[in-house]
Amino acid sequence: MLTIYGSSTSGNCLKVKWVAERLGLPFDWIETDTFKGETRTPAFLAINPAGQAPALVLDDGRALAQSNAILLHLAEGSDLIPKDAFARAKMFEWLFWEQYSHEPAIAVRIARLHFMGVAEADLDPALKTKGEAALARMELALQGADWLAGEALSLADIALAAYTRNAPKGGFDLAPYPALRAWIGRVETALGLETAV
Ligand SMILES: N[C@@H](CCC(=O)N[C@@H](CS)C(=O)NCC(=O)O)C(=O)O
Repeated sequence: MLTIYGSSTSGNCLKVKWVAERLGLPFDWIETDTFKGETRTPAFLAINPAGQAPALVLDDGRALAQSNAILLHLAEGSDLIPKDAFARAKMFEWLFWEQYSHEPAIAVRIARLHFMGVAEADLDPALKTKGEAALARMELALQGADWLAGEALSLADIALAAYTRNAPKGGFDLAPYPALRAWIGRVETALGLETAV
């Protein structure tokens, strides 16, 4: 049985849960509250020395961190990874971009504003600018395509949807991005998720 250490309030963790569920992989979910320091205990650090959730532990005890690496491992050989080489590379493009240009702005604002109750005035304004640029980048891509990579739902869509669908909780208005909103709906339908926005 797989074990996933994750927080139910974290998009990085939920994307792992969604992929496991979508692929019908049985797993134990160990709720790990990042706001209470549960990723910094000696037991957790033995699993992921970086002190972050999510973490995956395989049947044989081997552990894997970094949400998108976990997605790739779980989805190996499945229809969530395009067979076509270019579409597969495009999926990687989005996965890498998500962790550098999207998550550090949008997830951070969601965490600070929505979960930690930090005031807008106390946030770095660059986070808003960077997040809006990321949403605009996605809108542009989705104006001409139903999915981010290839012709069907892939890990790119699941990874990006995790925080994009909750961007309003981070103070981002999704009204200017109709193609993005339609895509969020498609991903939610494909994954059987309740509508977030
Ligand atoms: N790049 C990492 C980011 C993981 C991450 O930032 N996890 C947060 C929750 S979303 C966390 O565990 N924070 C607790 C901490 O850093 O102490 C991934 O994709 O897995």
